Amino acid sequence: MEDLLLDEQLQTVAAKVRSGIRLDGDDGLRLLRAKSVLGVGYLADMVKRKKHGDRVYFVVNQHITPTNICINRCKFCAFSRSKGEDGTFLFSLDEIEAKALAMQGMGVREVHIVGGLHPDLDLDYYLEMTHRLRRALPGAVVKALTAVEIAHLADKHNLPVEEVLTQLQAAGLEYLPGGGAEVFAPRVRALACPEKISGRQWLEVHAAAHSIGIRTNATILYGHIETLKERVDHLLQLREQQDRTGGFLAFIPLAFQPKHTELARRYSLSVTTAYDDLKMLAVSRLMLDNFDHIKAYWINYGPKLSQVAVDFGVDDIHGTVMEEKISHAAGVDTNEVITKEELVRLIRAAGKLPVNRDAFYHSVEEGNA
Ligand code: V47
Ligand code: SF4
Repeated sequence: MEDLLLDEQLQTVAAKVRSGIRLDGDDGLRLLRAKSVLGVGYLADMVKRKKHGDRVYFVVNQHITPTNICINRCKFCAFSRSKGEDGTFLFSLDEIEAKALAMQGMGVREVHIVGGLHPDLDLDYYLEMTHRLRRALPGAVVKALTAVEIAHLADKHNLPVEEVLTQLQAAGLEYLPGGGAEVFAPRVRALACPEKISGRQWLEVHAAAHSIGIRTNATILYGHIETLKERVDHLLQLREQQDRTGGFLAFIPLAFQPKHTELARRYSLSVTTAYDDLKMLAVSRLMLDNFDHIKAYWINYGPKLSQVAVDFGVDDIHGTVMEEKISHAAGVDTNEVITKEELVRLIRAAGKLPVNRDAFYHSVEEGNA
C-alpha cells in the first residue's frame, strides 16, 4: 500500500517523518513537487494523528470587520478602499458592540477582528472596542488586529509595538489573528504589497506579542506570484521563530482568491486547484513540526474540500464566522456563515471526532459537540 503512495522521492521524506527527524527546505520542495497528493497527505495524516488522534477542532466564533478603508491597498486585496472612494464602510463602536450583543447566549468563544489600516482610527478606538466586546461577550476571547494593524497603530502614535500590545492586552485582547504575513520574500512583497510592513517586521510584532503572553496565529497567502521555494522559505522562517518564542497556536494557509484583484489582472492569475490546496495544507503540517494546529479556512476552500482536508494533516476547520468580507470581495462563492451542527456533521462524516473548542483549543464539548 505504502509503495503505491510513496515514490522514491517521498520514501526519503517518509523515513525522516517516521523517525521524527526535522525536514529541511529540500524536503519541503520535494513534497510540494510530489506527483502523489495522496502520498503527501498520508505522511501529514500520520503526524496529525500522533498529535491529535481523530480529533478535529472548530470554534463558535464571530468575525467583525470594522472598516475596509486602508492606506496600504495591497495588489491582492479586493476588499480595501481608499478614504473618499465609493463603497467604503466604517462601523462605529456602538455598531460593533451591537453585533456582539446580538450573539449573546449563542456560545460564542472567539471574536475575530481584522480590518483595513484606517488613517484616522486611533488606538483609543481599538481599546474601547476590545473593552466593549469583552463586556458584551464575557465568555469569548478577543482575537483582534493583525501584526500589520498593530504596527500601523504603533507608527501612528509613535509608540513602541510593545506598548501598543500592552495597552490592548490590558483592555482585554488575548490573541492576534495570523493575517498580514502574505509571503515573507521581499521580492513578492515588492510586487504584491509594497506598502506593507516587511516579513521581518511581521515576525517582530509576533515575537513581541509572545513575550507578553499574547498567543498568535500565522498565515501564508499562496497561489499567486510566489515560487514554491518562497513558500518553503516562509514556512522555515515561521518554524525558526516558533523555536525561539513558542507563542504560535495555529498556521493557516490562505488560498489566493483572484477576482477583482489588481494582482490577478496584471499576472493573469487563476484560483488555486484542490490538489494545490491539499498539498499546501499537508506540507504545512509536515514542515511546521512545532505548530500544534493546521487550519483549513473553509471560507476559502468551501466546506467540502475542508472536510477532505482533515485526512491531509488538518486538525481545525475554523468556525461559524457569521460575516466575512475579505475573501468574499475577491470572489469566493461560499456562504458567510456555517452552523455548528453543519461543522459537526462534516467532521463526523469524515470519521473524525468533532471538538468544539475555545480560542486556545481547550475543549468546550466533544463527540456530541
Ligand atoms: O492578510 C487578502 C488575506 C488576510 C485576499 O488567524 C486574501 O484564524 C485570499 O487574518 N484572497 C486576513 N486572501 C485574514 C486573516 C485570517 C483569516 C482566517 C483565519 C485567521 C486566523 C486569520 O486575508 C490578509 C491577506 O493575506 N487576503 N486578500 C485574497 N484576495
Ligand atoms: Fe489593507 Fe489588509 Fe487589504 Fe492589504 S490585505 S489592502 S493591509 S486590508
